[in-house]
Amino acid sequence: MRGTTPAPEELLDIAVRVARQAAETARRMRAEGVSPVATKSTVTDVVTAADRAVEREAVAALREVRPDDAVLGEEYGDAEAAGPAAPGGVRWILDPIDGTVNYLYGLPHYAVSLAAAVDGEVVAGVVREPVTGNEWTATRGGGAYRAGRRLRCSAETQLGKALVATGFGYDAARRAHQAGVLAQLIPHVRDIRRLGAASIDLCLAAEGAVDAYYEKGLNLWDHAAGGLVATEAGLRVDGLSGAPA
Ligand code: LIP
Repeated sequence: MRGTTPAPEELLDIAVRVARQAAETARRMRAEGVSPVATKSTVTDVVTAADRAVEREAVAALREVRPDDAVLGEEYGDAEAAGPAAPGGVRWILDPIDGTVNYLYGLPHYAVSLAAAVDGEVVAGVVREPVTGNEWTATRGGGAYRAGRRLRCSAETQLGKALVATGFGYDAARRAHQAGVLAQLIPHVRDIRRLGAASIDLCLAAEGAVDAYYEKGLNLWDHAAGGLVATEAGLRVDGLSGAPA
């Protein structure tokens, strides 16, 4: 028998606790040394033992407090879920290590991204960067925060003055297309930043560290939490011509 749907703030508390534990595991395993254990869509789309270990740990921690919830994780999909969330049920959306290539190379831009959705709408989310300790949080209608400060996005509306973050997929054909898009865009903007983790890009946009962010081909776990942070900071988060993000 499912209980009532918890408030976004309660789900955020759980998400923050799980993300902090997961982030510490990721940081520790990185310090111990990591190497790819598998690849996914292409030879550069790598999975490390830490990706898998962090996801297993986070899913177990979620199951402990909310055993009936559905869970979608990057590495194990819905495989460990109790099944799709029932109406009013909660579905957790997890990227155990967003920015896997950065993680593999020892670059600091990687994060644990964890969101909670109710009836398909993300209502709470956290993005935690293990190396810096930066932690972005948001609840639907409750604002976005980092270090206790409410976030407001950039007020820049002139494209020519915009600092724009983006990213590229793992597939060579998609990368060629994305390079073409970038070649058309770059003369019209201040500059481009490519940091390597969508969840962090979205959070940096939320606090005005970049003016905008775009990318094609992300998975739900890449943008679920960061997308809520960006939305709650006043950014428009959607696809082209108003399509879903
Ligand atoms: C990454 C995204 C990033 C994208 C990378 C990669 P991953 O996710 O966060 O925005 O440009 O190609 O997809 O694979 O590190 O979880």
